[in-house]
Amino acid sequence: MKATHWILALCLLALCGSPVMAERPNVLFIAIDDLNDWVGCFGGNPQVKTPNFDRFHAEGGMVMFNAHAPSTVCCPSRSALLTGVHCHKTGVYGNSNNLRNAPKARDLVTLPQYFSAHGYHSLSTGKIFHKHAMPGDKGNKKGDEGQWAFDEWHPAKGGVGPISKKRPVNNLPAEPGDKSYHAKAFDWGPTIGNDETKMRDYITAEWAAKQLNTRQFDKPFFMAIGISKPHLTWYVPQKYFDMYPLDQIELPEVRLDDLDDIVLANGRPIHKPHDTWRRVEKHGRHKEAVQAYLATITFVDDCIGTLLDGLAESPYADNTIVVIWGDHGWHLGEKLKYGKTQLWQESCRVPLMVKVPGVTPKNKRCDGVVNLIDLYPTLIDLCELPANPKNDGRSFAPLLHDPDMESNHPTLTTYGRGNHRIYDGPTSYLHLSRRRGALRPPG
Ligand SMILES: [Ca+2]
Ligand SMILES: [Ca+2]
Repeated sequence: MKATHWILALCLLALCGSPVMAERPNVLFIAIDDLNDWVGCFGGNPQVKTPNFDRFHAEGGMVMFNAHAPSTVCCPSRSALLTGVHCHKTGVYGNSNNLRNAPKARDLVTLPQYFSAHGYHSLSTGKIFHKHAMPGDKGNKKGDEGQWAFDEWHPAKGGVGPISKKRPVNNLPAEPGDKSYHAKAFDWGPTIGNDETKMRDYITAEWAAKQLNTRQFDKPFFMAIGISKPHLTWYVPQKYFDMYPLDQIELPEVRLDDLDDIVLANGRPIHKPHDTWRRVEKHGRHKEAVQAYLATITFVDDCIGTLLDGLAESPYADNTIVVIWGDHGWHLGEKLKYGKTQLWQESCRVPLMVKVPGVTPKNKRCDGVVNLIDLYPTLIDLCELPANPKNDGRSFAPLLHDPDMESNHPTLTTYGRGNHRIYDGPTSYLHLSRRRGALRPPG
């Protein structure tokens, strides 16, 4: 090839290649731990105060109203989302299953790695992957937090504890012999200093805002930010508790006979009231538990506000896709239960919001049924990266362009091996339980 041809070829590359990369949108991927639909624009609790989520909705953050989790605890839900493959195919069913040790998961290219392999710079802080004990990993000798999946990873730092050293702070004693996680963790109370800026999640949000406002990225970025509350414990500044006066708290509707209609063939009940629910019921503390969850959500909302303000003030405001997702739901008394797990609607359904600049309209809700496992193919579709044939989910990008289009693809949630839930709309879903040898309606 002659020199002039080389120059022509280079000019064409410069004209055609670089601008395409420069136009690729950035992605701000925000995970929230254990947040259910108690978010203003999701309508799960009329008392909750979430002005920043609601503002995001008003500014084009689409509410995916029928979004569901691949599983109802942290690790399998997050592992399925991040690998793009369902639990029953990877074997990652529980919080103790590190996907890096799972033969059918460890070679899958996770979502941040996929972006990184296709011209993006990935960076992260806070809880994105579930944390596992694995000494010796890069950047963090205390455990595996998925730091290996990012080009740049920073451990979440800082934070303050509750005002009292005594446990439980809430004076709600566990039942004798209760060795469950909730025996210690089901606790709440105000933090030292009554100052949200000293809280770890707030520091995480500020870190993200600072990156957006001080750095010039030479590639599009995939920034994953993990907010660790409203996961237990519910220790937050007193000001958030004060926003929800106890005498005004309205409890979720709970039927004391709700589990009575779910029985084995011999008539014996399959479920019993959850230990934590019985503890709260015995001591008459339901309103305080609900108040503490609400207070913690409003603290999280402040963190979201800080993060989104950081984006709005940055040069990346108009070219960044924002996704906010909760990893599974939470019960606050429904089905006589506090917590997650199992396959009830309260655990399976998640808050999911997506803003695509110039695409998603303001104040719009989409009722199409989607699953967090759809996020992987959706994001690579929106960013025009090649599809990953290993993905189990389907892109819901068409719904973001046309939220009123008909869409009722059934979606799958799994809790433990052999227990599945198929959902294709608010009035139609089934539980399939291998363990119980039964196919039954939700009860
Ligand atoms: Ca979680
Ligand atoms: Ca029932």
